[in-house]
Amino acid sequence: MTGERDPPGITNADVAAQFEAFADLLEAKDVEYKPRAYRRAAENIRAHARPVAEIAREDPDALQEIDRVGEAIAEKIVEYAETGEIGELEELRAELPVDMAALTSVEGVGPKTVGSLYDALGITDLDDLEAAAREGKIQEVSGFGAKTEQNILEGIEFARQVGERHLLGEVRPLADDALAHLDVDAVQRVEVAGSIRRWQETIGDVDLLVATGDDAAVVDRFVEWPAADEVIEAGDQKASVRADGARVDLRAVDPSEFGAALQYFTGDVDHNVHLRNVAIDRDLKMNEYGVFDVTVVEDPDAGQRVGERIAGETEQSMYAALDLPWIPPEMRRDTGEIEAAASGELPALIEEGEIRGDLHTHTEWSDGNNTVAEMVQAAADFGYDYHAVTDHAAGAGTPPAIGLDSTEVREQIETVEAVAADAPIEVFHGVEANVTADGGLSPDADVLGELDLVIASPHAALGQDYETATERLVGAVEDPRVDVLGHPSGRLIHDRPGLEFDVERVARAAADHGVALEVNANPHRLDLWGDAVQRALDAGATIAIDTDAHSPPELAYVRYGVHTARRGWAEPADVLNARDVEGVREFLG
Ligand code: DGT
Ligand code: CA
Ligand code: CA
Ligand code: ZN
Repeated sequence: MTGERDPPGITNADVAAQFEAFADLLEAKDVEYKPRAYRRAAENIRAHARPVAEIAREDPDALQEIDRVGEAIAEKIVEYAETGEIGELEELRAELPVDMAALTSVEGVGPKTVGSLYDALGITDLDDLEAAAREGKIQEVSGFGAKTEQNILEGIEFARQVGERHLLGEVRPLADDALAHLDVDAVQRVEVAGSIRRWQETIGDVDLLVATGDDAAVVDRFVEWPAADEVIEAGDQKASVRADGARVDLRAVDPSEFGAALQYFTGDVDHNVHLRNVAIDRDLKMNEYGVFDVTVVEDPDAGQRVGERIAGETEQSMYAALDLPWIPPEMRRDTGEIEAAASGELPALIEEGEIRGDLHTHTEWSDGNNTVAEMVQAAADFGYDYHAVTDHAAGAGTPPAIGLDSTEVREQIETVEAVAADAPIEVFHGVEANVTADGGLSPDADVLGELDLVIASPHAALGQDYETATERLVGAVEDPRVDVLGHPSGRLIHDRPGLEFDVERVARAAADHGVALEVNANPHRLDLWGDAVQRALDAGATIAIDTDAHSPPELAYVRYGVHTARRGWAEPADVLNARDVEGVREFLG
């Protein structure tokens, strides 16, 4: 490939987005067939190896070689490549001037609903939608009812919370790439700060902090980062770029103040406010430049002076100035970590390297991509001591096309045994069963007793109320066949809230019945999450940090699970799969 990139800015993703917007608007206007055709074309355009805008200018006929791209769509691509817009699409946008992305981010609201509500009530954005729902106007529109209106109101609240935040698992690799790019001479130290350093499940923007004696060189280097699509601003000590849709902020500081800045910009705000009050109580001042002694001292040579700096070069020194040990960033949520630090009771948190195997993974037997042998080999390559194969069993929420029936589970036992016989690591064979709406197990079959472990996960009826959901999960962990409660809430971050339940009650029941609660490490799940882990561990539970991997690369999601567990103060002894093979076997009984 040459270095040429033209026409500048038009990526396949841009072109695909035009056709997706087109499809939404056509659907809103109740046009049939075309929306689907446009969406399929968009998919293929997005995945095409060469920039279609380039093809459009060099050899427009070749566009039709792309699957699902016919003459009409090809013409529109050419128009877009040449003029930067598609006339017909702009006309539609003028006819239906709605914020489609915001409105359809509300669960249960699709383009058709957007079209109907615009026609009937002139709703164009979330504020309009919320006002209309509160005033009871939506239930009066034909085809809508009071229940739909209520659902829309709840959906709006959820959609607003989600906002523009990114999944940790999407931006963490991006941040790692930035760190690698900044590994140059001018940079003495570089760290992520903010929510990403605290491993929060969603990230507003990525914060990078650099210790350097040459700010300009660092800013220059940063804006040349290949992943940066756009430079938002480049100042003397600060710069911001957009990469992969996320904002990435960089700040350069003097090495003598690096620890103070890192502490300050790591947050969270509650932790920092609490810490500043500890400082004030000791006649100290704490800010992004250091910790300062604000008592007035009589200096025989200099007379009176205030504000001697007593810490700032390292983060350690900042905490030490307050007589505190360094507190791991994941714990900086002001949920008792400062008190624990003060009394010398900080937990020794679980580390990434202490996980010895994955207890929840899939293969092509259900909806995974790889064979049992491939997954076991991948786990061995990952450095694990053991690996559990736990494909879906068919049942509540898991259709037979995905899940195994009892006959298939028995067939799989033979396969797994054959792989295990030659495997370099220990192989456990289990299944991921479904927790039914009333807390039973499906399948409710004898074969469950023939396996090393049973994960029970809720996959359906995720809209239950608090009491019902709590009873349901307690019921599941009380089942003597169950070893692990998989992704207990069933939430999907940004997509569905999942079950709300009494974490302490479920955790106590799980502890009583020798069941581990999962910290599912898939970035879309992180279920349980930090706060729930902390409460579950307080109630005596054991956790299992599993990836739910459907392919070998997904085994690496474990890092998100470990740091989520650290947000909940988990120590190695709390984590089932930090135990050795014998320890796990003993737990499984
Ligand atoms: P995010 O980006 O929304 O996921 O969350 P953070 O925590 O990364 O927040 P961000 O990027 O606005 O700022 C990074 C850190 O800087 C934040 O965790 C604490 C610190 N910080 C920023 N603004 C303030 C402020 O006004 N007061 C205090 N005390 N700290 C601040
Ligand atoms: Ca941030
Ligand atoms: Ca920021
Ligand atoms: Zn699974």
